[in-house]
Amino acid sequence: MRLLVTGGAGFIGSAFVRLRLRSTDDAIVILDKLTYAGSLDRLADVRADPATGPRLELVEGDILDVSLVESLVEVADAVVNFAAESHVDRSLEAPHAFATTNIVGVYVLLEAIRRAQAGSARSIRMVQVSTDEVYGHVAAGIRRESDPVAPTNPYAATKASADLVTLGYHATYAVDCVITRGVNTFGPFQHPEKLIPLLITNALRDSVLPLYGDGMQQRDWLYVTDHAEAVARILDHGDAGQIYNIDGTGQRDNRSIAQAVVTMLGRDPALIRSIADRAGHDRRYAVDATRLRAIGWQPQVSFDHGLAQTVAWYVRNEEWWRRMKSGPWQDYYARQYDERIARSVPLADE
Ligand code: NAD
Ligand code: TDX
Repeated sequence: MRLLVTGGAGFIGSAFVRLRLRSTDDAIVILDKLTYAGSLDRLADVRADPATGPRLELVEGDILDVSLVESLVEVADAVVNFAAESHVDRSLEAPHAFATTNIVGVYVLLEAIRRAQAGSARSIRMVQVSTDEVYGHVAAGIRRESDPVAPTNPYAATKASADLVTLGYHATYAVDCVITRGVNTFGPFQHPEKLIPLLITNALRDSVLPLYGDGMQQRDWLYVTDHAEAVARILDHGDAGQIYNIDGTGQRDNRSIAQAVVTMLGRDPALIRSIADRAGHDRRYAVDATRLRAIGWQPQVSFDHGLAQTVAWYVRNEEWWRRMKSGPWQDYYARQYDERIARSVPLADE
């Protein structure tokens, strides 16, 4: 297949590109804006490898650029869209880019597919990579794909909107679309703004590990290679017009993850502190992935094994994460955390 992978220089997109290049004969074009979150280092291995490098092309550009997107979609068999503004905390302070990239960008991709197919027998599949956050807080039980969306923060609202635009293009224009709703993902090369790499990299510097509120919020965690495998499975075997939840390997509360990180790195547990909570913070996410199981996927990497691998990777790759934490990061961190850490309180080890 000729795949257009948007956001392929991001955390999960790059893992998907690596998987496809190594396990198929696909030729891949990545379209990525290389925002603060994009990093070509994530692709260095597959670019350098003679078995995969010649089948990979990188285009630096924006999914909002209509003529660029049209020219790339024109020669693709499928589009897999990972491009997004992906960090909830940033959506709280500056939602504009979330609305444009996460909603309008998806519309641009779908419209380019509709135009490329018009008047021909061509069918270009679109995989829209969405998130379990669209369901909002799940007080009890697990969410199925047929349950209503109820997002509670600007990031999740833009992702839910994109899901609806995608379903609209399927219903109206019969564009071959599938939507994936994955849970919290972690692993090597994740930007250190996200919880697990933030905990690891702060611990490595003996800095405070800031947990929002009581730190008892629960997420279902998925290792990044498993997320990539799930998207590949859905690309190859998903039914048009369907949504597929992607679950993880079990619920964990944030506090237990912080405790595991300080234990693994031999740091002082007193570094774990409670800071003022995130606005609209969902306490729990949980999804049912029966539909995805039926097309032959299940997670392979346990949380504990994945966490050990991830901690070891950040220990070995300090140069990468120090670069991600330099320059504009320092302002971001100061805005998000400095005042809250100054007013933080210890989190008792219960
Ligand atoms: P990321 O922030 O690491 O990567 C996003 C990539 O998109 C970056 O390379 C960035 O440069 C690129 N990008 C941003 N705006 C763009 C634009 N306008 N045009 C082209 N490229 C642009 O994100 P991630 O964690 O890899 O997430 C990938 C996708 O998976 C997102 O759609 C996200 O909503 C979804 N998702 C993430 C998680 C998670 O835990 N990380 C869980 C479920 C779903
Ligand atoms: O400093 C922190 N302290 C803290 O307690 C940070 C950054 C996070 N948290 C908490 C908030 C959440 O309960 O940790 C949990 C995980 O936070 P994030 O890593 O920001 O992830 P989350 O908000 O759950 O969203 C993630 O999963 C769904 C991804 O960022 C999204 O892109 C994905 O859609």
